[in-house]
Amino acid sequence: MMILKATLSVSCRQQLRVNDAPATPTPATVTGTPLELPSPVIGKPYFGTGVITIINRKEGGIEIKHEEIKGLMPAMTMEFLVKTRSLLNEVQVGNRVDFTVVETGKSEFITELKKTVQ
Ligand SMILES: [Cu+2]
Repeated sequence: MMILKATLSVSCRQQLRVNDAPATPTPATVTGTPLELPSPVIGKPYFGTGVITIINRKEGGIEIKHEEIKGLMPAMTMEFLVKTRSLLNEVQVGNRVDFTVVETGKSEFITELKKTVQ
């Protein structure tokens, strides 16, 4: 459990460094109850939803304030890399999005991204 915890936080910090954004990461913490960290399956797609906070078209990254991604991570704000930069073409900061994310073991990257129909 401790190893998983360390891996997850390192992974998220790496993601955030890619961005060079001054914003501080705000991983969600659950107060009162211990945070249950899942064991992600490498290469498996996970489905998430959240709101875009930063788009980094230059680096091909996107920061999303995402809700819990079941089986992958709790709710937090973090940057993901995108598989192809064209995924960023149709979205803007502030958009609520559904996305598919794949865990590589070192980081996570987004393979599908689309605005949530509201
Ligand atoms: Cu996250």
